[in-house]
Amino acid sequence: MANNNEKLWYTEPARQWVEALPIGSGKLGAMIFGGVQEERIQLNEDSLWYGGPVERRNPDSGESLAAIRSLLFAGRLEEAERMAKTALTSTPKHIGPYQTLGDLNIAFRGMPLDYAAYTRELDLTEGIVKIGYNDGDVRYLREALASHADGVIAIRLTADAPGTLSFDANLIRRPFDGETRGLGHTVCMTGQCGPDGVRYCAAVRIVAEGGSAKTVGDYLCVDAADSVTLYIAAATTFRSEDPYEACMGALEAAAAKGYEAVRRDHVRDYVELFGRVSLELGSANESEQPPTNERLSRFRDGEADHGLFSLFFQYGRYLLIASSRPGSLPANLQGVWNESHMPPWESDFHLNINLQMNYWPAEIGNLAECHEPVFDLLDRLRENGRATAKEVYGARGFAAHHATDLWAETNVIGLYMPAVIWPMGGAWLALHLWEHYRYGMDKEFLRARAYPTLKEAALFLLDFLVEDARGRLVTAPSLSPENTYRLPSGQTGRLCVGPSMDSQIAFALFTACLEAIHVLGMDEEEAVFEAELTGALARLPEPEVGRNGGLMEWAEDYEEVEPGHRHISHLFALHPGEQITPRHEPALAAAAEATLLGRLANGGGHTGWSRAWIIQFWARLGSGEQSFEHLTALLAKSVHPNLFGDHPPFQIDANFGGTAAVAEMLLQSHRGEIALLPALPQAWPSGKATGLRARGGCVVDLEWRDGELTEAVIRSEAGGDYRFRYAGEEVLLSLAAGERVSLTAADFVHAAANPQV
Ligand code: FUC
Repeated sequence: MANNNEKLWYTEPARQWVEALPIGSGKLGAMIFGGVQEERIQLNEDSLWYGGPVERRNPDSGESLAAIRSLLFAGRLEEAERMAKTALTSTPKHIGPYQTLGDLNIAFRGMPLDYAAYTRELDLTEGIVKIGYNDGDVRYLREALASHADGVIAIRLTADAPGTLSFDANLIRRPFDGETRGLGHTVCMTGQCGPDGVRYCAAVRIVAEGGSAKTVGDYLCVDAADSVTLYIAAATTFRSEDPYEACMGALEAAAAKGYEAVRRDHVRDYVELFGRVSLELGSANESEQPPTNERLSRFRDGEADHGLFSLFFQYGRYLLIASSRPGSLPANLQGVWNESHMPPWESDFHLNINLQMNYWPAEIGNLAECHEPVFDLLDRLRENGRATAKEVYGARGFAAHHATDLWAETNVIGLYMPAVIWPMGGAWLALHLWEHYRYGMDKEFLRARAYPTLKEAALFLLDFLVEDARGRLVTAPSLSPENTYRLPSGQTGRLCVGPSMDSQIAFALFTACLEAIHVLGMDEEEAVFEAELTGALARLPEPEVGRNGGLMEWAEDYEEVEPGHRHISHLFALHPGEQITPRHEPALAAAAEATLLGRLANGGGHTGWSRAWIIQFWARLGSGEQSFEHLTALLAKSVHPNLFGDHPPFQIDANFGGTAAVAEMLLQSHRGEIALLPALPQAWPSGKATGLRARGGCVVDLEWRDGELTEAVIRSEAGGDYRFRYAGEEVLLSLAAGERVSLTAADFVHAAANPQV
């Protein structure tokens, strides 16, 4: 049974969407409201985006690049921005949104208004939503799960008295209903999502025990059944030639298999991932906790509840499993859950922080498989991005900008000038391949999958970089996502030369390529590439400290227009990069800290994801107290009743970023060392975490008491030489593949006294 920190639970049905509970199989998603008279199941299919692929390259882009650069270098900002807006932004500008698939509405007959003993929960240990209530002597139960194993959503309705289930259910997609039909025991909706868009099918199959079940019109009608299972399938032409056939096949197979077997296989498949990691913070796991919404409001009132952090952490892992599985699309701005036809920011894939943040917990949280959809997207970005690199920038390799969509669009998207002219999205995302390799140490993955994309991302940058007046290689035109600077003349600008984040991404990417070449070995072609990389690396701008004592966000020490801006892009080098660590670059780390404090003093951290990044930064700076303070603020200010992250509105990156940050407070593994409890706050004096992963192919279990490490059990899956750090001391170990060692705080003390140990 799920303990208090492994379930979200409530004593009322959801009234609004952000109270409903999410289930997902990667491709399919649903929000379960749990109504008694009426159940609303809001459905999603990850490839249901509006509109088809569009050729949007601006025909004037290639010609204008040199002129825009010259204007920028000459400090003629306004002209440069105007030219960039007209000649570089795509034609047309905006991508189609990710949309809702529609609702399955179940209208019950004979359900009471005065039901009792109502509970609604999401059990994270099984990945199942469970609803129960009483009508007089009869207890009704409902379960909902999204099975990755069987490719269906299953809803099971039971009661402990026979013949008590009667309802009518139908599918709608208001105001864009497709064609709806009843087919005996199945209803379906088929349609097309915009001109040239995917064609889709959503279908619901009913299996009833007792009573009768049939379709009338496009309704599923059930009378006096003992129990009922609804299977839901959905598909689009993005992956299936015939979505209707795909749905019917999945429904047929699931119905033939039966609910118990579908449930069993779902739990097995889900637990294999979810069960790899456990987290206990304090002893709150055992004590009774009020419903999640009440728990949250007590927390907001200042009541300590460390179990809520572990719940939030495990929920983040749950959400990643539910929205990102091999074969699905990556988790978008809302994971896979979206009830709208016009969601904020099109619910797209944002490449200037948001998609990357979604995947920060994947490796450390022991869900490496869930990272795969990003790699599939990268394959398609690479394909499309070659044309963008060549035609817009006259460069080799591939480029993608600040956002992309179902079709892996790589042109400049939109016209919001602080964001769009930013050709670094592909390079940043490509680094995820490198991280996947570093955690798993699978050389074949590096050779076949990661390296070719890393290389093409780097080739683009090698060609795109230009020399500035100081002889450095800088990006131009570009910007520091999504910030604005002010010149001494009072003029403001976004477009610029050499924003710090770009140089830091280039540094990380070139370094990754050089290390990959080192691992994989070199032929003649690679020798040329290696020389290019080494040459360019030496000429990239280094992180610099500005007049305010913080890291400079731009190549010039410009004044910031909005000093509390939500993006803190120039701290990429601190996280997710590792160019700056407090131990290796204390002065730059101190400047990074000054930057953070500056942002915070001016109202920073006001969006959920920004706060999540701030926790990460503090964890990298080794401050458990600051990490804790901002984690507390994240939960107090930036989550909805169902613990969905709040931008506002709902945006899932805060869940994923927050989850990764909790993990990094306990374990870090960059810059060649594995740090145990690097940012443990005083508020968590005792605890236990198992199954976290570290770079270098290790799985780490940690236990601590009274603020001190009692035991770390390390299993090296890859084998290698490791440098472990704890409380300022280090232990060096060579481990064979499969070897397991245990370290305690005392080992580090001894190591300090006797460096040979
Ligand atoms: C970036 C952020 C916004 C929002 C959007 C989806 O542009 O600046 O805050 O998260 O992505």
